[in-house]
Amino acid sequence: MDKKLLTIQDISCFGQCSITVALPVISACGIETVILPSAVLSTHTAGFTGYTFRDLTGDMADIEKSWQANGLKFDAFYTGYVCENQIDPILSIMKSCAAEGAVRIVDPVMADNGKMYPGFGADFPAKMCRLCDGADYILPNLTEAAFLLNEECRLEGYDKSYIEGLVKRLHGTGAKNVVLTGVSFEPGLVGCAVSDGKKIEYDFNSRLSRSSHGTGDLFASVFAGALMRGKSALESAAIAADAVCLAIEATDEKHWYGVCFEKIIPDLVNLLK
Ligand code: PXL
Repeated sequence: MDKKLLTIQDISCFGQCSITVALPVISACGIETVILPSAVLSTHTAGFTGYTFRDLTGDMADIEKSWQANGLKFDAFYTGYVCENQIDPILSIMKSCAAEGAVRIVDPVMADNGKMYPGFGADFPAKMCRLCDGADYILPNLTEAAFLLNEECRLEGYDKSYIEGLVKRLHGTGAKNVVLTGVSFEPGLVGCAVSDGKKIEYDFNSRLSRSSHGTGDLFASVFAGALMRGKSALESAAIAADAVCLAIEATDEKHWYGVCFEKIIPDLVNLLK
């Protein structure tokens, strides 16, 4: 049977993030992608004003019941931007709707560049740690890693021993594999550390002159798709990083709110060959 992945994150109607990236990207990877929206927003929260926000926590238990009644099971779960009170309903769905050997991929979306995203309370990182516990893969950026561990965030001036200590402490959440993004040991290169708890490997790309919104979601979506296609964690991370670089390069500088991943879908398909 072909594999099915369930992704749980918000629908930001406008803004090229979350489900509007995950659904086309993971589908393009050849994986049937099922969605469970955590919330519906008019736009994402990074730079737009007056966005609407409908929290869909109240629908989750009934959706789970409906899936159970129909015997629906998933081979993988990939969570992204979720709301404060969704950890327990999500853990329940991951249990009741798991096919044998189902993989849990948790992108602990909550922060970037040293700051929490608007709307998350101070206790959200501790809640997110519960989703990381037992996850097969967690994909924090450096800021999210620090929040998960309740540590001061260090975005520069660190060395390999800081990163490797951070990765080790992230395994302490109960995550089996850690993919830490935004790692840089020299100005021209940025990449990720990939750890299975025994060894840490790295993948680096040239640092591009600009960063963009939505790249974390693109990275996680490609990672999930590639992993489901049978690539290793390091291969999946490398393909995801290449896809992010191509998407940034394909995006006009004036296009500030996201990346034009649509233009690189043919490249993504090639990267997966
Ligand atoms: O890209 C992460 C993300 C997802 N969803 C919403 C966001 C953000 C980042 O700001 O606001 C609603």
